[in-house]
Amino acid sequence: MTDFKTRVRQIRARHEELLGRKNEPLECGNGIYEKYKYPILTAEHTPLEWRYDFNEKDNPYFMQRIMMNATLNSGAIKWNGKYLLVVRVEGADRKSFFAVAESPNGVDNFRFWDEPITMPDDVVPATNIYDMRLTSHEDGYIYGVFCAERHDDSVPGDLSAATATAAIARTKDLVNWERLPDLKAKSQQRNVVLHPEFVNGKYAFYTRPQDGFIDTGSGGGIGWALVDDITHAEVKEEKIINLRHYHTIMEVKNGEGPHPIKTDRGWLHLAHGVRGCASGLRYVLYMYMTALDDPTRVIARPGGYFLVPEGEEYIGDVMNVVFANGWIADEDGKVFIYYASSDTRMHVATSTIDRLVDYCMNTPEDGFTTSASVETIKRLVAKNKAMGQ
Ligand code: M1P
Repeated sequence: MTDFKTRVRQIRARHEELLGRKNEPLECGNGIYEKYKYPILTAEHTPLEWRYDFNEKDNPYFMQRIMMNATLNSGAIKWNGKYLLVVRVEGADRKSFFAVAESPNGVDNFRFWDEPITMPDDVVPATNIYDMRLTSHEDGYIYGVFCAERHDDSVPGDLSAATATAAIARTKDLVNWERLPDLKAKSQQRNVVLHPEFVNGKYAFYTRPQDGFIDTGSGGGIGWALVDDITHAEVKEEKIINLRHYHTIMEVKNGEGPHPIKTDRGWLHLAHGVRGCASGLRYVLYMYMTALDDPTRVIARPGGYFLVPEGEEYIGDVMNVVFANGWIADEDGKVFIYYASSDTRMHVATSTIDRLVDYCMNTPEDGFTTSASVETIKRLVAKNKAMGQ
């Protein structure tokens, strides 16, 4: 075994090499976005000080005292010229917590801030918290809306019985967080997102009603609710704005990703859709657009998926999953889409607002049958033939 000091030096050098590694876009993609060669954050990116005791007397083998399991589903925001992610970090103990990682360019050199976020509890403390959506709201606060999971004490004998609730916190500096009461709703809720603007003078939430902790059952799809007072937020009326359908990529569930991006042509939405297959559930990303004057009115529904796991992205703790709850639109129109693969690591894909709007407006809708899909392909073939292609 190498001596303590040598081992510390080697591990520090390897960590620095990983953190400083340059990322490269993959060429010849689908034209809609570019994926990148390397994940942007893995468990190995977490600070060594979170994992190792550097005191030789207490830790003579320089072993990890606290292991990290995954870095996934991250909220995103541009802050003082830096690209910031509020990362869901999961420890070996299965507990998730939030931690900020920042990058100078949005695609590599992500470094965690020194300490994880200390998130105050609500009246009833949660067992686990995860998947924060960040919203810089026009009221002047940055809100983090995330899932709070607690044991379902109405089923005392069942150790897996849990409840999902939308938790709300706000900050001005991403360090100090004020916890507000959890969103009150008739059903369980996950994937709840705060819209960045007031609508009719009220706070507006994208919701995802669900029958149980996992099962969205009769939930129907992505919902919308207006709330008078964010400090006592309650869903009184909820309407479904983005429906699930039989035999689509979102047959089993769907959920809003980050809050939508405002463009001249409408609100651009990124969401996840889930379907069942022989190997379990398959999570993919899809997009849609809603009207500027009414963010609940869908104006573009590109059919099928937008982004799926590919290659190594298939493999991880929960296989066949991509999930996104953060993206950043720069002033020049460049868009950084942050997604996790297989609940294990974070990636980035880049595009532009123009390309994403073009994708949404010009990708054929799902016709819901094989015949309709074939007719759509034939129309494109005929158009190309007429062009001599
Ligand atoms: O494991 C895949 C995802 O499952 C859940 O998403 P949903 O509520 O739509 O089923 C979430 O727990 C998410 O964190 C996770 O990535």
